[in-house]
Amino acid sequence: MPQDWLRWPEEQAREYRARGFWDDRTLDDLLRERADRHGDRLALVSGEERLTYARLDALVDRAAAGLSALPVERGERVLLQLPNRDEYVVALFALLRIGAVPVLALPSLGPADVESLTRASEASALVVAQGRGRNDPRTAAARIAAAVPSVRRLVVVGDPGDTGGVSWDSLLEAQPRTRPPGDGSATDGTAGNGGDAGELALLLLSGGTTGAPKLIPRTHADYGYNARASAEACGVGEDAVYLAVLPVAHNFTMVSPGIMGTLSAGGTVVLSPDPSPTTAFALVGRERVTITSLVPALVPSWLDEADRTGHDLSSLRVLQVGGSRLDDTTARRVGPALGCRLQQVFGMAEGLNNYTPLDAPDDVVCTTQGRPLSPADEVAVVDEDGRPVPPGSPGELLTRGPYTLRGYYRARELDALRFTPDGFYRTGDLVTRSEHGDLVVVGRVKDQVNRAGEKIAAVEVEEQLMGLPGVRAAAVVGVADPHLGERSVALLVCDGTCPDREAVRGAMLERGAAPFKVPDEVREVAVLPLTGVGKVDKRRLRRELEGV
Ligand code: OOB
Repeated sequence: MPQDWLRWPEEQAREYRARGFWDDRTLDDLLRERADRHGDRLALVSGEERLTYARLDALVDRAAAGLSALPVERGERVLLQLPNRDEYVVALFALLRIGAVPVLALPSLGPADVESLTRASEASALVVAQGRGRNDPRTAAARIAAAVPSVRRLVVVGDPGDTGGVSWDSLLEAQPRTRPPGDGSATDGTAGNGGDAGELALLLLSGGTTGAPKLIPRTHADYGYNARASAEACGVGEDAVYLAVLPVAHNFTMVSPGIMGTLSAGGTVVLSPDPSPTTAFALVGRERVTITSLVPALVPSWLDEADRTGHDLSSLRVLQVGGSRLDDTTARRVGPALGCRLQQVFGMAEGLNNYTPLDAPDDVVCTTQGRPLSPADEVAVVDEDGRPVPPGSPGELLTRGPYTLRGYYRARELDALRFTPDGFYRTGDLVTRSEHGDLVVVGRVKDQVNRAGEKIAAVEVEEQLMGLPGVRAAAVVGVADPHLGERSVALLVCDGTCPDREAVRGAMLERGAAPFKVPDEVREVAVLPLTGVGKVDKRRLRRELEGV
């Protein structure tokens, strides 16, 4: 039975298909087609590993057979939390090949996040990598596997140690079946608008504004279109070499155009094990990288390093920057320092991608966050009463279209808040739109901190702070920061002694919070200012903290 979180109205779905935005291919078909067409081309580079399309495809077949033998069944959710290594790409496509649903978890998530993601998706298996020390993901995964009833299997890339899990390498020893026919049948209620391509393909984690995780369902048809159309908008074709610097599980790196877009276009994906300019520049020179993507917080160190050293960056055509607002001054430095085109990307895991056109004048590229990718993207900029504002005036961005979700995964109550009755997603972003359709992000109405591109739901941290002894009231706000874009500041009203940052950090990590969610600053205040309706006045707090 079709599930309503995947529901575009039938008429709309028909239109998207008729206009060629959606087709019948699954995400795995995009890889297979390329493997069939030019198997000897280079698909993936990771460390010493260099995989052609044919070899990647064969590895995916073996991994698919190994996962099936576990067994992982069609329609089951499988949480992937892996760093930037080839096993991620193989595991992702192998799960898609057997019709399982990858749940993409960023490596920076804390054990508490991974657990709630596992519970919310009712994952039947977890795939994590061997790590070191206190933050070894295997430790948390083993505990979660024991605690969450839906989890039957743990797979470890590396040594499973005493986790009770199986090693990724052992899965690859399975004999692949001859290619399973694409039978197109849905057995588990995940069918959307009919056929394989309308089905749930994968689940992404939303940046969120609530304490509980929100899962974003993406279908083969919508995600595939997002990838293909992005590749086209970003000039990514067969000759493209895309360097994945940001975490592979992030939507930017996945599909804007990222890994999926590049592979669907027959280009080469190179995985960078870390985002430092030294590592990345060496890879750019060695692999003749043509395009890569960064969050703004990383850009200054890249520009400085390029100024300082004589790396060969001559192959680089496009540097994409997105995830949070890039300031105009830094934007203007990119072209001269790196000798390539800047492209600003304003995207969201929920769907909508905006890009500055590659041929736009410098002013547009350096001062706007782009235009919607698809001619079928509908955007509206509205005031607090939902009425459209004139061009150039700020308002909340609403959107719907062929690759923007129509509802979160099994979250009907939340959907009523985050979508308008006619299906527009309320982004929570304050933007202005010019007469030409260029968007500028000027703020946010959602209660979230955007720390170097990593999203923190204020309420989630506030809940944790309220659990500390002596804390009577807590507010978390994002304050402008020259390095992070925004740093998170916690304001506490206390009885007696207030916990300092170290105490807050200790308590949060103890409870499994991700380190990036620990407030950068903790301040004691006598009272929290309230708005007329009695809510904490975060705008005022932010203004006061920024000293403006
Ligand atoms: C990307 O995706 P998410 O889901 O981590 O975060 C989405 C939110 C947006 O709603 C907006 O608040 C903010 O991140 N954002 C930007 C921005 N790009 C994203 N704010 C200002 N300027 C920008 N250029 O962050 C994401 C997904 C796909 C591609 C690129 C970014």
